[in-house]
Amino acid sequence: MSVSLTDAKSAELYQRALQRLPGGVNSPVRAMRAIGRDPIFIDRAEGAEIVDVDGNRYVDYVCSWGPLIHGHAHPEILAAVFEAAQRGTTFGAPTAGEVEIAEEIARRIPSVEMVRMTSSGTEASMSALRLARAATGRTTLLKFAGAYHGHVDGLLAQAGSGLATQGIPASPGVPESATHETVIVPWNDGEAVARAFAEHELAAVIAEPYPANMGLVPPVENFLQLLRNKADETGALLIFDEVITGFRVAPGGAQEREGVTPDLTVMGKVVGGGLPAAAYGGSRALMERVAPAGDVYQAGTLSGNPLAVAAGLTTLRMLDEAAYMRLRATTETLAAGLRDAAAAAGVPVSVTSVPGLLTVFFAETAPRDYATAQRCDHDAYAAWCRALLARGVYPPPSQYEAWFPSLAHTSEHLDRTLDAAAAAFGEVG
Ligand code: KE4
Repeated sequence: MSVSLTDAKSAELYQRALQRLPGGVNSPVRAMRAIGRDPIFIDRAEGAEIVDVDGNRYVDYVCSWGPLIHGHAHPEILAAVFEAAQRGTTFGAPTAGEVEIAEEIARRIPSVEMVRMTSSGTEASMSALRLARAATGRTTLLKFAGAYHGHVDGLLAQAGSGLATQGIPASPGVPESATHETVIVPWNDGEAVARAFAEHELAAVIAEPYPANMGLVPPVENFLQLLRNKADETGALLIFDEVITGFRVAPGGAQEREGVTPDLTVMGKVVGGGLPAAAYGGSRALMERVAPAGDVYQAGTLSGNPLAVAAGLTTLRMLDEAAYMRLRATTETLAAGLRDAAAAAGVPVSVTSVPGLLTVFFAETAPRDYATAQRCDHDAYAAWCRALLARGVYPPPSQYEAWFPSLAHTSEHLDRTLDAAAAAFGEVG
């Protein structure tokens, strides 16, 4: 049965927020427009649970869209941040922590011999593309419809995630000059990839190895290897955007799990442990082109911020083999339980999952690309999410996002989630 959740304080805050923040939020997907309700203002969180300003408690599957692989307010991460803060919050000068996290990243991801930190995944993607263009002397980029790499002008062409949800195929304000060098093909379409490589002299192809901004749509067999082969044949660079998958699906990200090595890797979310940090990296030969070692300019006031590095380093150091095994088991249990609950209610869904990520698509068969993801029953997904929220489970408020289970999600959380999911499927079925 539904839990009556009060929302008076959220509603009051939302009305105030609408006066001063576009859409009342600082990032579009938080507005919950895709699931037909007003946003929920959060007061606090711990572990796998968040509590809103009205005191309603939820099992959280957004987990800040990926950074919180250990859950909210992990004591060891908080302690590391507090300890760092007492020595100062930012210096605009190099620190030992930045060397240590770069060494930890290089140890985990052999293709990343050198790394440059930024404050957001958008900056990291933008910088990786600039480096690829400088290194190849070419300008044309290949990306995939429905993939999202941050709000980079040149990539806001049919981007997925928030943009797709907003129904804006390419944002106003993005000049044609920024996107006419961007070629977009359907994900998992080998023929379209081959055609793009044949018709264009590409600087780079950028891909989320496991796209999670059209919902989670894993690559078909050998698709990532095809990208690697085509890049090698033509002198283009292969860029894996592992902002979501990095350090989550395996210690070395999707490139480790798939055995396909990119030339450049974009990282974010987990690497900052919940504070603003992201990074891009690759071979020493490529990265030595970046200023001040080389001539490719890129900078950032708070890049490698000591507090974010403390959170990120502590996060990574707690991610041992046992943690990855546990996260994989949690994800598989959740995915299987959601499939069973939908089947029992006679609701046609397909659940895709990889370790640490899953999506519940309201469609008979799992989408293979953005166009098929768009044909999901978005209204049913929205109704199901509203029913989950009413039962104390907080799912990603968009069909084009993934669920982010964490190491803080216990079997008790999964039981609560699957009970709520069964009831919610019954409501929408
Ligand atoms: P940020 O600039 O938001 O730190 O990272 C951009 C980015 C880059 N690459 C991938 C694969 C990403 O998923 C993202 C951002 N992810 C979204 C959620 N799918 C962040 C949530 C939001 O936009 O509010």
